[in-house]
Amino acid sequence: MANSRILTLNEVIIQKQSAFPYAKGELSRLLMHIGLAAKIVNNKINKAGLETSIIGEVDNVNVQGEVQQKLDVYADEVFSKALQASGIVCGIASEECDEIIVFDDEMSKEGSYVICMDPLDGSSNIDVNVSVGTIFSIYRRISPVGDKVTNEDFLQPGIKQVAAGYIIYGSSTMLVYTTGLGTTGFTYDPSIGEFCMSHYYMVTPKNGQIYSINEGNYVKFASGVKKYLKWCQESDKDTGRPLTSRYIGSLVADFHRNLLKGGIYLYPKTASAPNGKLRLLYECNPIAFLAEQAGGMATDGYGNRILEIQPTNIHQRVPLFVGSKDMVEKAEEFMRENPDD
Ligand code: AHM
Ligand code: MG
Repeated sequence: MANSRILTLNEVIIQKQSAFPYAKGELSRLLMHIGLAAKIVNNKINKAGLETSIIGEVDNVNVQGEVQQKLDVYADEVFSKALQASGIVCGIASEECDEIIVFDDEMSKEGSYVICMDPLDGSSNIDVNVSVGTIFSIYRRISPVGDKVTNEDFLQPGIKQVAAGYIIYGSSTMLVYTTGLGTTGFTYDPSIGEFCMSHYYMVTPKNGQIYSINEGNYVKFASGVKKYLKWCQESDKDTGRPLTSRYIGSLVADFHRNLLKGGIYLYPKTASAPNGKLRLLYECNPIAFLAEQAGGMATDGYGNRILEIQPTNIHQRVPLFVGSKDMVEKAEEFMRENPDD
């Protein structure tokens, strides 16, 4: 009988290395460093209720005289340090920092990759013990190796991503990533301290039963979104409606559930947020890459594929419609037939 031992993240990365477009082993090492940072952050998140120093305000000093640190700042530091230590990354764009972080030590300047990341997405859910995530997106730099990175290295459309993924800190912790050869999921086994492959080739259902949106914004939505939501809520046996509404308020968790079960996640523009809320570089692009690699679809609701949008700003926002292909197409149809007032 063949050896059926579960493979760890590092083992799978090494096995798949030869299929990477630039098979020098650098991207493999980079993904391993991300896995390591994920374990450190996971460990801290699991103590969120116990270690009061990781909840509360930044700049506060606790009774031991230590500076209190919000978990999203902590996660940002852990991932930044791990990525710099890899020696392969020359810079980072993070939700936590206004400007790009340039790694200008001699080793990092020789690095070929830049990373866009949201170190702790949905962090308002931390204090109430609800799932949060880390999202990352990896590009090859455009500027010459040896130079300092510039904003242009980060302002590449999503189709140029060489890898992307997320970590979901949920009822179990999972790392899901793609290098453009399908979407693969690993579940963290705390007893051995390893991410173990649990979802080899993730394929999202073509259609689903779940829609996820913050309906509190209903009155501010465009009429296409309003009419689509009403359609989701109508009864129709043939199309399996009414659909089920599920919204956690952590993009990673909402997307992960819909990826597995089939569904659509929408963060459309609203009257007060003309580009929606989510960020193109470190939220929408990596999620769109993972969705497409699992057979799903991601657009801005107006016929534009997320991965083809040319970014102009590292913190740019974009509306997001992502999930099962038939569901995204249906929502797009409502948007086309009900142009904005
Ligand atoms: P954050 O990066 O500040 O955590 O915001 C992003 C989060 C997403 O995870 C989530 O889907 C969305 O914001 C929820 O926003 P809202 O509360 O407006 O529904
Ligand atoms: Mg976020």
